Amino acid sequence: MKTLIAALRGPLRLSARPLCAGAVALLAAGPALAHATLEEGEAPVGAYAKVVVNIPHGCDGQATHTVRVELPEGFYAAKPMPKPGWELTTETGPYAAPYDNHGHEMTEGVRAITWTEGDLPDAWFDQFTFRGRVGPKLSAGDRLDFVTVQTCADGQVAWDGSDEGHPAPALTLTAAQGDGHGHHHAAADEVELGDLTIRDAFALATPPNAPVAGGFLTLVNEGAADDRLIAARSDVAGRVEIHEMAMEGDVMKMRELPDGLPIPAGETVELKPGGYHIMFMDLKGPLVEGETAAVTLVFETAGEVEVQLPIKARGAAGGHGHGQDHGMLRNGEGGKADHASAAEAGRPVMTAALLDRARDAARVN
Ligand SMILES: [Cu+2]
Repeated sequence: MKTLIAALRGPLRLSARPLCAGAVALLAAGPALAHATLEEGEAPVGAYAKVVVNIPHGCDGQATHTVRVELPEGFYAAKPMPKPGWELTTETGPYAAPYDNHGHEMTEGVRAITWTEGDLPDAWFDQFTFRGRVGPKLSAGDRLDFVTVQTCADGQVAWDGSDEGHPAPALTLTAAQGDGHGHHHAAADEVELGDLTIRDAFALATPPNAPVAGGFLTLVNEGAADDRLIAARSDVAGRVEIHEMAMEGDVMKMRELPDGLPIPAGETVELKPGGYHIMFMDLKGPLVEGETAAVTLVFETAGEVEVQLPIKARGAAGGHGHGQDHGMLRNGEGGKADHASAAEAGRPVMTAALLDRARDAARVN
């Protein structure tokens, strides 16, 4: 009757009697019928995979208080998902061979994940989740075994493949997606840095004497960890800031992001006219259409990278005078633009200053 006592010690005790009867019926059917398995048993070579381990029952009727999963060689950059009611710990260690993570060598990482202090009654089912990446040098058809051990008050069940009745939960690998290693290559105009891809970069041409200009690009974080664009610098400007547009009352204004721009794991963040942008302050000269402006982006985690911004004509690519208007509408507070312009709100703009300039040009000619 040990099994029943174990069940009664857990939350089942709080349930109505019919549930207890159900637990007994399950035991009669044989607790070892269901194995610990993965919810999704396949993953492409080179891809990030969310791995969900199913724990279908306890140890010979007892409630499970600890689940430990060992991560096989070939599965790297792993991150566990915390679980309410369970303490989470990880063991890190070296990989047998380093992984090339876009030019950054990864030599170690999480090798085992343990959830403890839990209480999963035998009659209940639960899932334990983590994320990681499948090594790009593995082959379709390879199998990654995630040896899982569940521990109860008086014993353990090891899903380690030591006998037929206890196979390890496994991922069977499928062909790499896309270009053959499951992770897209940078196109000619893309820059990769760690898990970040930077693409569609451009700046808008400025008129002579414009003190500021805007730079735009798209940031893709294909990693499992959040990152953050914290700074930028460029030879074309005295200083470079990361800005956002925000409504202040009825008007759209821009302001510096004091903590930088978050780039959450798995997400794409667009810097575009009317939204987030790179602000070139104290321009050393005009940005001329057809040339490029180099900017060095500094990320909290991924590090630094230089990106070339092709300079497009104003009016191109939805451009509408971002840079120019920063200059035209500068309010003189230390050159810190604090404008609210139609351009920033995404509308075409013809400012009074632009009209004056056009008239001047007409007179001279
Ligand atoms: Cu700005």
